[in-house]
Amino acid sequence: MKRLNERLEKRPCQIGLESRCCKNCLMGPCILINKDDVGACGANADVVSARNIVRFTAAGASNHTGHAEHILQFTKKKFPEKYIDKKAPKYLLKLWKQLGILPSVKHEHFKEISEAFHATSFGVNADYQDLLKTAVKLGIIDGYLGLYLATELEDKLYGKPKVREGVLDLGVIRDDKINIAVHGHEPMFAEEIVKEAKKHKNINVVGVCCTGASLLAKHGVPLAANVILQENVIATGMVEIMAVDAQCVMPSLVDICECYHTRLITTNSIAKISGATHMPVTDRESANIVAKKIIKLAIENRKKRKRTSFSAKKEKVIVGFDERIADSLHKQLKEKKIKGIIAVIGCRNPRVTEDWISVYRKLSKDYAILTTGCMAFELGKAGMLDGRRVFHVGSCINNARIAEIFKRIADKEKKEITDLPFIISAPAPLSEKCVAIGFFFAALGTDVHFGYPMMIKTNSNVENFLANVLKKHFKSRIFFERDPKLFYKKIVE
Ligand code: NFS
Repeated sequence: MKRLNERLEKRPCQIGLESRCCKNCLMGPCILINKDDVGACGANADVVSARNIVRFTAAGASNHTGHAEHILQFTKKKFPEKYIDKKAPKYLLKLWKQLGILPSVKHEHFKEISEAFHATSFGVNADYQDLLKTAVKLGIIDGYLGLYLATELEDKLYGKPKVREGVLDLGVIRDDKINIAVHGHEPMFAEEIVKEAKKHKNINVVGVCCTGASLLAKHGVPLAANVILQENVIATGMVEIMAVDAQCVMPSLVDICECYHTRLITTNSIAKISGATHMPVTDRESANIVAKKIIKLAIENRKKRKRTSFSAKKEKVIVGFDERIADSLHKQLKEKKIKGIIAVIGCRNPRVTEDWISVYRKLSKDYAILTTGCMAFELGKAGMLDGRRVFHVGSCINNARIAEIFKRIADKEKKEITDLPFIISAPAPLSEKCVAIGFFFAALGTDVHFGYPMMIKTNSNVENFLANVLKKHFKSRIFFERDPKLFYKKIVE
């Protein structure tokens, strides 16, 4: 099995990368090469590109709203009524209503997400501006019924994070312990195994991706890897079991496991992987039974470990910040101790090779940096998570905390979010979720930077909409900048 860096040698399709490919009907797939090309149905490049963006955003929103829905199912709770009305700033509710993008139906995420697929099907919506408005609406759904709701439910179930010292990077995997890695995003099972493992002296539970980021923030569980290091966790030869829930889990893990003694266990019914063992977790009771089973399996599997010693780099970090730091950030802004807040969020796409860390390091002298997800891991690896200027606020779902910090500071200032010096920077998006999060923050009135040429780059009308039409309604823009130095210049100016 080829490892990630070898698989990346196959370059991405340039046409797809620039969103000039449509495969929404069987007269196609159509590729639009020249400026005036249209698809078999007559859709031009703007429509094709906008449809692709909407589908991307809809998929992202389905991940986050699905995450919240799974917690509700897990705890046998009902979907809350009028959730967005309760959470969003009042002045934005008014604007969103005016623009006709306030999601309103009960259990709205399913309805609106399915509507987005409907609108982008063959022969339905061919107005690229209207389609992009739908992407903003999906961003609102993603933000409130995904990020906010899941964060709130997890806080209720497992407590709020605590500011504390933590450790991250592959070096947290220990050769003197039985290692269990938990990977994915919905932490219900991982929380259970952390609790059970405490009853055993020898078990070292480590996290991967956002399930890991959540455990690190809430309980100080060591974080072994972000998305691009997930294969390396197994390749240490030290991990008895990797148990996964959902999202950002590469199918390649099965093949990597075959080279070692590691066993891959899936736990979520929508995220099975052929070749892995499936142990369904649906509620607290099954979570506890499976946790006990996996610990037993790990103890047995330890005997099959071939490698005897292992050491790798690890970094001390300060983690566990949440929306409660809004007051202190507001004070620092008022006293001009910081010029603004930059939220460094999202994935770590291995296609992005530019040095973003140095730029954020430089910016952190004048700005507070809030960070989540896989980028938080990168900043941690670089020794930047000091809890003084750079604050770890958890998993990607916890981007809700960043939105809430913006909202609280704006409230204190009696201003709109858009009037304050806040920016979102996602230098290396990889997953659809990252795009949905971008649209959420744009709907809140925050400028959003993406550092990798997704579909927004080349199509001038679509790019123009995201930069200028958004400005008109939301006073925000979604822009693309691949060059860290130019990004720095834009911020400083
Ligand atoms: Ni966020 Fe978490 Fe990482 Fe990207 Fe995937 S782990 S939810 S999607 S790749 S930051």
